[in-house]
Amino acid sequence: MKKGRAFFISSLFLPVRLSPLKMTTAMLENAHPLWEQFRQELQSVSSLGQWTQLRDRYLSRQRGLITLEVKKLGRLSAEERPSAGQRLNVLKVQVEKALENHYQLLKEQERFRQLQSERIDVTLPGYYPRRGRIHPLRRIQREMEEIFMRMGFQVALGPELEWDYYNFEALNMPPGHPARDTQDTLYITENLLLRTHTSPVQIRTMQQQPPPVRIVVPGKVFRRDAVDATHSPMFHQMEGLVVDAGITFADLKGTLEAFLKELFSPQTRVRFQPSYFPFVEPGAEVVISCIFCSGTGCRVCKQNGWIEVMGAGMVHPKVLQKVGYDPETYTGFAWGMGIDRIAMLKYQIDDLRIFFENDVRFLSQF
Ligand code: 2NM
Repeated sequence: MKKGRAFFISSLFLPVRLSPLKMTTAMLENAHPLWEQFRQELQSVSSLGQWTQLRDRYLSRQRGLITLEVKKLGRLSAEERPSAGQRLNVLKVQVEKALENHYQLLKEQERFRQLQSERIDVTLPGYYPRRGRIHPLRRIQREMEEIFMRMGFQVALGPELEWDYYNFEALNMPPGHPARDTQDTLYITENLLLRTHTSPVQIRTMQQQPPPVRIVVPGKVFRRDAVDATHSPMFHQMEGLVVDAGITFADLKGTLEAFLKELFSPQTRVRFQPSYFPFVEPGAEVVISCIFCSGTGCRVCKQNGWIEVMGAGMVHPKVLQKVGYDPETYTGFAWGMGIDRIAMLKYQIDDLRIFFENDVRFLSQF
């Protein structure tokens, strides 16, 4: 090891052994008896408090041991006085010097102890902040939004508390229609309700802007359902709407097939089967080949090979008319799907309730 570096380190972190006082032989022979006594006492001084006590014991202006000796000089004869005075002077200087050295030593030791106690191991791993996660439902929702945004759609949002008009009337569901049945709808007043789908946001959007319209609408929806593995009074939907001149059922098929292949896999097959919704004509239910068995039959698709993932259709002319669009010029398609259901499929979850229980053991897996 290089000497210079070793010295550098020890001078910073270790108490320095200060060299003992250098005294000439003459000095030692002529030393005052208090010197040896002082040196003995100094050896046992290990704190700054003790150091102060020792300093005052010898050098106090009133009762210091050396001060008292100086006062005694007056009693000596004229011959004895000069050498005794000089001897006391030497003693005083040596004591002061020894005290100063010892003070530096104690300071150094104190600093060393402090550095030792404050020592930190910079190689220890740090404390990582606990990070939250995106809820699985929100994750799926974002994935869906991103696919549609890449296709040129905008994300539209609207109120969860809705007027009867936007939730039903404008969607070609006149009073008395089965879908309006209070069994399904949570009413607040006669005209106010918790929206049962996000379609009222499509109505509001169409009322506010002329075609072309290309929007997706994610959000909470509410139904008067009892809770079980596949039902919840609050769940999530993503609906979508395209309206422009010359939009056809082929646009519907192409758009939704491209979306589903992107969301699940390029191998996914997509089928459109006739169905009925009051706000579209024609209406379809969209099914995909089972994402787990590719259609050969398994527990997830109940040996059917196909799984229903959404409802869709060409927007009913009466709906376009109600928002002030001319159905002779404009046509459109719309669809709706359950985010919760898609998330259950993608993550192979067979009980919907686990999404809403906020169990960290479940949530931390996403
Ligand atoms: C679905 C199925 C079919 C739909 C229709 C509309 C609107 F506002 F344009 F008329 N919005 N959403 C629609 C169509 C929703 O959900 C299963």
